[in-house]
Amino acid sequence: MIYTKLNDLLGIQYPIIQGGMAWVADAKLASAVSNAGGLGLIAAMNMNGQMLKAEIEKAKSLTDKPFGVNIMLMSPFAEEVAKTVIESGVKIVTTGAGNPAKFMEAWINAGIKVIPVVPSVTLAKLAERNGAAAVVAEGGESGGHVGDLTTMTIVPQVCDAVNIPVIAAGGIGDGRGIAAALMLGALGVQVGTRFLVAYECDIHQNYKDRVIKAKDTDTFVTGRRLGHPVRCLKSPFTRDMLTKEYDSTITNEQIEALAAGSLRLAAKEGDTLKGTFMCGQIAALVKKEQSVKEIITEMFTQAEQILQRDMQWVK
Ligand code: TUI
Repeated sequence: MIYTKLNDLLGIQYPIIQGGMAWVADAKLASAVSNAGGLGLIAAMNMNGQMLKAEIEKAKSLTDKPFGVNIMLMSPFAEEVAKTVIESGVKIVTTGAGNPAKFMEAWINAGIKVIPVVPSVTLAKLAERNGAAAVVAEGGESGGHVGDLTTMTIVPQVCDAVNIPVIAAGGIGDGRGIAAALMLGALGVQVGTRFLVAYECDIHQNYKDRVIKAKDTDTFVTGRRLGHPVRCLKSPFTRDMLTKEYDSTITNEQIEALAAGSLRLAAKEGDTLKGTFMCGQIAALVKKEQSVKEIITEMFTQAEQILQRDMQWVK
C-alpha cells in the first residue's frame, strides 16, 4: 500500500487526484474516482454558479467519499463559482490557469483546503504563503493549459521550495509515473489523460478513440501567441490554428474566434473537424477503455511492485 501524508490530508485511500479537466470532469467521473479511493474533481470550467451547484449536489448523491472542485481562473464565472464552492460546503478546491490569491482567504476561512495547480516555483511559493494546503506541480507534458517546465524539472524544484505536500502532474499515466513522482519528492499524483478513456467519463466516443490511437508525438501546444498555451492532439484544425498563430496578418481576435467553442465541440460533439481535443503526452500509454477502479488499482499495483520489489539497484 502506498501511503503518504496526502492520504490523511485529503481523506483518501490512494494518493491520486483526478485532473480537473475542462468540459470533461463532471460529477459522474469525480464520484467514480472518489468511490475508487482517489480524489475526484468536478471541473467548474464552463459552469456558472447554478450549474456548478447542481453538479456538486449530484456528486454528493453519488459518493460519500471526499471530492473537490477545480476552478479555472480564466473562466468568466470564476468570481461566481468561487462563492458557490463555499455555499455548497465543498471541502477541497484546486485551481488552474491563474493565480488564486484573491480568493484564498475566503476559501480558507470557510474551511476549504486549497490546492493550486502551479507551473512554476514562484507560484508554488506564493500559494504556500497564501495558505495553500498543498500544491500540484504540473509539467508541460499535461494536456490542456500548460506551463514551460517539464514534470522532471518542476517537481523536485517545487519540493525544495515549499514545506506543504507537493502533488506531481504531467505525463503520469501508469505505476512507473507514480513511482517516479515519489522519487522526485512528490507525495501524490494528479492524473488526467488516463481518465479520459474511463467508462465513467462521459466524453464523446470519438475523443476516447483518438486518445487510444494517439502515438508519442501526436500532441503539440497551440495558443502560445494568445497567452494561454494548450496541449492538444494534432489534427488538420489544430495544425491550421498553429499556422495562423505565426501569421502576422491575422489578429489575435481572429484566432480567438476560431478557437472559441472548439473544446466543447471536441468533448461533447466529438467533432474531429472543428474540435480541439486536449490531451497529454502520455496518451500513447493509454491503450484501452477501463473502469476508474481498474485504472487506479492497476496504476498502484504497478507502482507498489516497482517500489517494493524492483528498487534494488544499489549493490
Ligand atoms: O489549468 C490547467 N489546465 C487547463 S485549464 C483548461 S481550460 C482552458 N484553458 C486555456 C484556454 C482555454 C481553455 C485546460 N487545461 N492546468 C493548471 C495550470 N495552471 N497550468 C498552467 C497554469 C497556470 C498558468 C499561469 C497557473 C498560474 C498562472 O499564473 C499566471 C499569473 O496570473 O501569474
